[in-house]
Amino acid sequence: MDSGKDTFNVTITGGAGQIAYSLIPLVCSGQTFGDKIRINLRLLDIEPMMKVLGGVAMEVQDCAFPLVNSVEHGFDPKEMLKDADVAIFVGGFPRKKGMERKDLIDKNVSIFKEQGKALNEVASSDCKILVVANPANTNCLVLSKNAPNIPAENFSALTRLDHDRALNQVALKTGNTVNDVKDIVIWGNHSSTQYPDVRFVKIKGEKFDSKPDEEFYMGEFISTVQKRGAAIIDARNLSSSMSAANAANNHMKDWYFGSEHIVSMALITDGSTYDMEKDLCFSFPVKCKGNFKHEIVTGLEINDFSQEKMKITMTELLEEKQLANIE
Ligand code: NAX
Repeated sequence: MDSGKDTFNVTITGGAGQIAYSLIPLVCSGQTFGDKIRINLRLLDIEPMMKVLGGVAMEVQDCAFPLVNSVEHGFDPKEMLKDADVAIFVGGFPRKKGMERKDLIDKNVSIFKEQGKALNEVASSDCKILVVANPANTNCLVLSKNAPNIPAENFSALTRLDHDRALNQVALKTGNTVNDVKDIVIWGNHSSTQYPDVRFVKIKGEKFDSKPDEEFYMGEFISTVQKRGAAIIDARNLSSSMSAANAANNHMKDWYFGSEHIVSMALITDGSTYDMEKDLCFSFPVKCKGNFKHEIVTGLEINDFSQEKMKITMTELLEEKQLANIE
């Protein structure tokens, strides 16, 4: 893949947190952008976390990654996002016990407004952005609105974890390996309203017929994928981190190198596809063309059931947008 660059300035926010701890080695060892791209790594977190973040930076140095030119850390977004070619926003305000959705959105809107402005001011005008921190879709929309110098198509939010979780559920149900299952779609929000859709799945290259297990795929399958994050928290007492970092790696790798099959990415809508309102961050079926180019897969048939599911998740995103006070 020739991006015209041999070095990427990569910023990871929430650098002292658990997802970053699993993601940093993937980026720095070449799993994300291959072994031709050298990395200047910048880690951002909040000021009280500087000692911990400094420890993470020391560990990156001690890994002696051949591809890493430099590692910096800090709490000023304008310093850590300077000239960023790639920015992965993992840091955010976590949901605390008893917190309403509105409070969570308020806290994160102020973080993502500030970071969006910094991005606009100091990052490369062609910076590629992935938002992981929840509420990921709405945080991504806030970021994009505050960084008008960067094209809207450069912004994405992570639904790849949901996509990979859904692939695994189909593999388990059908007795295949996950690698045999392709072309699943996650529509909508990275939340419990998302719609995982098996209607276009191929198994070992053949169109998959979900009809014999229709009840499962329209019911239990959907809710298992929707609630998988909660099941991990219940089991681990911590939220998904290895799998989230792996998904962020898969998302960026496919965006950069291209994807033969459908992947799911939450993108800023322009109102032209699938009757979606303009200016939402909505997860679509996407094919990546390489060098960070991508296209929404259009023309997939939307039946009444799908229409209803997509409407539910779009309505939630519209509510979040309203709570975030985005015009
Ligand atoms: P952690 O709490 O371990 O780490 C978050 C880090 O972000 C902390 O070090 C914190 O100090 C930092 N942070 C807080 N405010 C910041 C700011 N203004 N600027 C920079 N850093 C800031 O959480 P972790 O498990 O790493 O999860 C990170 C985020 O990913 C959470 O919002 C989580 O909800 C979200 N997730 C998203 C997923 C997805 O598929 N989109 C799945 C996994 C995960 O739930």
